[in-house]
Amino acid sequence: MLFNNAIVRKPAHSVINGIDDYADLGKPDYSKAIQEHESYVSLLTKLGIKVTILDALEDYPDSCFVEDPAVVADEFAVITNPTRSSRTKEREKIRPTIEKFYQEDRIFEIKEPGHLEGGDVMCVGKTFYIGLSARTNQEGIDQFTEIADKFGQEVIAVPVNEFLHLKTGTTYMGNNKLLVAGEYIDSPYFKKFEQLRVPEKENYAVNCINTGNGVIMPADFPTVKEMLTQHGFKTHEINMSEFSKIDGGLTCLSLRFNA
Ligand code: CIR
Repeated sequence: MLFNNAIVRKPAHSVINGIDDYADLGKPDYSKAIQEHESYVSLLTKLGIKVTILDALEDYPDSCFVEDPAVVADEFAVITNPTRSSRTKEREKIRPTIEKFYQEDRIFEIKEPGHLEGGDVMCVGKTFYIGLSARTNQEGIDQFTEIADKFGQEVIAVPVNEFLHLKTGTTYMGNNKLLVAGEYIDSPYFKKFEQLRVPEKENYAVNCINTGNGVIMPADFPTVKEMLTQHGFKTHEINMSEFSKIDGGLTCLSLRFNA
């Protein structure tokens, strides 16, 4: 297993009003979102991962996307500073849970004027690739770099133009294999990786999770499924129709770490 713990938060009824900057697929259906979320949790559990399920927060429509208000690394955790005003306070809501897993002196914060969201942070070994995006600014990356430096880890900033977050455009599958879409196909930032190129019509499926015991991917993306299978990954599909309507992918629904 690549991680043995995950934190998720149940979608609130207000999930139907989640931010939709990109998808343009209509509003999510609450009941279906709950079903999809339950399937996600069941799959993680079946794969041997201990899942901490947090209560829904009605005041925060996007709060089921727990990946954004915190970054959980092997040696430290960072409470981030989400950019959109409807999401900023999610940082205060996730902190008590992070404190259950990390010692106080291993928990850091991104502070104003720094902004950073976990969806922009992709960890590969000792390196954090961090998207410089509409949600993460240079000051946020500089603060994160200072924190990572304390633990001998480096940060490489990567511009994000076409996607919401870095991990909406690329995710690392292990064994030097990187799923890439859009602007990250043949990107100089990712030259050292073996690239698994996602065709544009399947862009959404670039956001996958390698558990070490199979890759979790969104359902109904046959090319990406085939590509992962050919590269030796077992795949597990999850229906993500409702979360995709508000720009949410598989990684955003959990914080994944070893404890
Ligand atoms: C947002 O726009 O903030 C949410 N509707 C979607 C967040 C997706 N998070 C992620 O990719 N890490």
